[in-house]
Amino acid sequence: IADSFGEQSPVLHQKANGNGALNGVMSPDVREDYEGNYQFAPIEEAQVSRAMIKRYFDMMYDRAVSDVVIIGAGSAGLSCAYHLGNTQPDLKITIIEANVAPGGGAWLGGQLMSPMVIRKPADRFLDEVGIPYEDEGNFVVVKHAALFTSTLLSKVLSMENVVLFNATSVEDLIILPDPVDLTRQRVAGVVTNWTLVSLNHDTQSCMDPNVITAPVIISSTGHDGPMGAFCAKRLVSTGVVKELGNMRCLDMNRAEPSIVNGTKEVVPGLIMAGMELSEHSGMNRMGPTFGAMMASGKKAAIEAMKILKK
Ligand code: AHZ
Repeated sequence: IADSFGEQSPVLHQKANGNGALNGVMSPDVREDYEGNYQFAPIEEAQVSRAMIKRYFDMMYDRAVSDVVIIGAGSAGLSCAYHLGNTQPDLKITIIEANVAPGGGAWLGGQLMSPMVIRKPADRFLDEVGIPYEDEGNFVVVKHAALFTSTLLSKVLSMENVVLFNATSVEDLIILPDPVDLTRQRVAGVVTNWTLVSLNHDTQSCMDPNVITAPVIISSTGHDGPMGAFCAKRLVSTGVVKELGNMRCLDMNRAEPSIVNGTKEVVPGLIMAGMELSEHSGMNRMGPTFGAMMASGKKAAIEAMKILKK
């Protein structure tokens, strides 16, 4: 009886609403009037909770088995999701982002400055996504990095096959014997937790994680930092990779092509993209030029397709 608008009791729901509206039917009293008579459709508080809970947990249930998991929604991870989601609409692509705000370091161009520099030919990615820029010859400039990130993010999130869990961290990997060659190890999934939980393992006990399995994991968690280079470091601590290459100093001309050309399946089942690769393979950093992140993301998507077609 207390459940006045549950799925089992539409009659009570009608009564509780007092307006005869069943789920999905708008109240006749709704009015958009900016002269002092703006009228919202009525709602009951728990309806809001249920609207979110149902969708969120349905999404979690569905994506427990995904086709591709992308770890990290920075410029590399989002570029990867864009290319993969666009070209492969049937794939279940699941993005896990530790931060509440997806976008990683791509909300600013460099330091605290907003313009974002992209060396050619990576400007073609901007054309694909529909992001305007100024042409400076060998490079282009987007007037605000947030224009790049928000446009890309909106396109990625509009794709029906892409799901993003933000405020969620990958805190471990699932590594199993490779069914094709039992002497090899294969990354078969990720272990996740809400980031606030991940940050509190030292203060609370028994907050066990969740899992998502997928034949392809793409790690794009950025260079070393509080959360960054996650898979690069975890592969070393599990003994699957011998040692970290460690990111080298800033050299734009060396860094960008090496990151793009080095984007690959670093261990069976796991592709690494973006600046995380510099920690894994010992590549230079490029500082505030973002073309390599877009091209590395796209290359990671192409590599993922190769694995899925095997
Ligand atoms: O929050 C992180 C960020 O959004 C997220 N992330 C890190 N660890 C994670 C984990 N689980 C889930 N364990 C995690 N998410 O990964 C995202 C990484 O984004 P980023 O912008 O830091 O990396 P990127 O490789 O996409 O772009 C790098 C941009 C840089 S750094 C740089 C330099 O230092 O020289 N130059 C450029 C262009």
